[in-house]
Amino acid sequence: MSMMIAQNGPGITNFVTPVKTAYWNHTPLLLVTPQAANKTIGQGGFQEVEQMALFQDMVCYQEEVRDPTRVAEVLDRVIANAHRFSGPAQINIPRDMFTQIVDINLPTMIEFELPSGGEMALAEAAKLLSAAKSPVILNGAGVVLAAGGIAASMALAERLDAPVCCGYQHNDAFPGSHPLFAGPLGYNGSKAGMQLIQDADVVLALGTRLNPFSTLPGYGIDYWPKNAKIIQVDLKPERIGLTKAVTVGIVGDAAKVANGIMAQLSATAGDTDRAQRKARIASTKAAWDVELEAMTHEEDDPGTTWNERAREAKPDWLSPRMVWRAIASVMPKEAIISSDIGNNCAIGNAYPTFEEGRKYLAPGLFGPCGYGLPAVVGAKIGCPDTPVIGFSGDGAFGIAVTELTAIGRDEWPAITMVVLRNYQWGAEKRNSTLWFDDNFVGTELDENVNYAGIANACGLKGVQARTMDEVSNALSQALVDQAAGKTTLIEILINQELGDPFRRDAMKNPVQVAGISMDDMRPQKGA
Ligand SMILES: Cc1ncc(C[n+]2csc(CCOP(=O)(O)OP(=O)(O)O)c2C)c(N)n1
Ligand SMILES: [Mg+2]
Repeated sequence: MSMMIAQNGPGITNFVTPVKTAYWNHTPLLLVTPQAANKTIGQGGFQEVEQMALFQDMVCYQEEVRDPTRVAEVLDRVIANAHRFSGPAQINIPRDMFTQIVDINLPTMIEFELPSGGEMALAEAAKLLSAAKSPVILNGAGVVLAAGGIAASMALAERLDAPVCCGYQHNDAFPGSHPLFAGPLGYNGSKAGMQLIQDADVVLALGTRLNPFSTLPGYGIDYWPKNAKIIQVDLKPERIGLTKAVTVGIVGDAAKVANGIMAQLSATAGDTDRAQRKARIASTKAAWDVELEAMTHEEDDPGTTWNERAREAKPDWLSPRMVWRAIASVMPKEAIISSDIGNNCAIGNAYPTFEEGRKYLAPGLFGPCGYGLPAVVGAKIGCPDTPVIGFSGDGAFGIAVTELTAIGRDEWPAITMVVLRNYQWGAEKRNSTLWFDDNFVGTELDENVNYAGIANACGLKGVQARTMDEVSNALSQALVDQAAGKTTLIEILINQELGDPFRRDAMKNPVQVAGISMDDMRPQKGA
């Protein structure tokens, strides 16, 4: 289990964003928050903040130590709960307690087996899947996190010849080379997955809370099947049925539940229309592969011309999709990659596939910009022999750029970082241009800043790439260098095209307020 600790007060307030990110990524994590010392607590000011209140909504469990003799007891409970609820759990300790000597009995941790699903629910799910004509499996993070989850879902999929989609940013929840893998649903996902689930009569949503990003319309297709029977499996009962109507809810570990369902399938499960189903999966996937390969530029919404103008402004510059194709062509199968929050990273969602779980690190639904670099640094520390590649937009990278000053030290492992440099906070500009009549403000980045130069100044290797060949060559070389202990930052210069906005479904055109006109505006007065 990973652990975080920092200086009380301002050190700890810096943890809010990463801890909430870990919460929605279901990451077991021990959060130790040293508190202002008991003697001065409440007297105000110096590095003191209400650390329990601060994290109340960020952790799955929190407890404060009241007496030095109780540190071990509380610590034991906090760690146990981080495991049980698969999330960050906080222990808040007044700092004077760190230096006490106590005489106590050490607690022994009680470990529970994860639930395998209710008997009746498993039987009902097996019955529905056995009778299904077009079953579809939707794998979430729970499949990656459960021991044997991917193998269990694969056995079930093969038995039923059911296509397997995955949730948003969970591209590693099923082997990419498997003929039944249909790709990620939701924002910038796989059209093949969307088309296949659209016709499902039974969906097994395995280890997923069915978060909105994984089910919202994509490419204009509102694919979520309205009449299908939905079986939802999640460790947390409160998440079942939260976003979608569910026929059978199963509280349990994804692997155990999948195995339990498998054991109860009828002898003829999957036989109805099996051959047609397999053929349809293959043809739908092939058609999407061809379509994705041919997608080179971003389309404009009717009545808008941003992308057209962006292409004209920089005709020789790469488009985001050219970059993703160049990257995909040289990405090693065993690599761990990270993604960040931003328009270009999101456009990249349909491209990476993986053969194993825990390979695609993504900020998930809390969605903090700045995730890309620290995520691969952590991954490399955990898996020193695996190549890691981080991806960030240039705005998001600016949030994490200070890490470059730390990661070149001798004892730190080498990584490869890719910055998608379009000199704009693209995702914000996308919303702004679409909903404010082609206007944008505060979205432009400084063109004088050279991230490759900053990397070089930090003793790392910084390179810029402007063509597809330069991108693939730079990445291949960076991976050779990474294996030899050298960190590279590749700054890829791209045009300013913008893909689909985040949550198109949740945006509305602003309404004009009656009685307000431009003449009511006054120039801002200086101080
Ligand atoms: C910490 C944080 N601040 C702000 C946002 C809002 N936000 C989402 S995407 C985005 C723009 C990202 O720009 P960039 O990294 O340059 O990527 P691009 O969209 O240009 O590809 C912002 C500001 C966020 N998600 N996280
Ligand atoms: Mg950008």
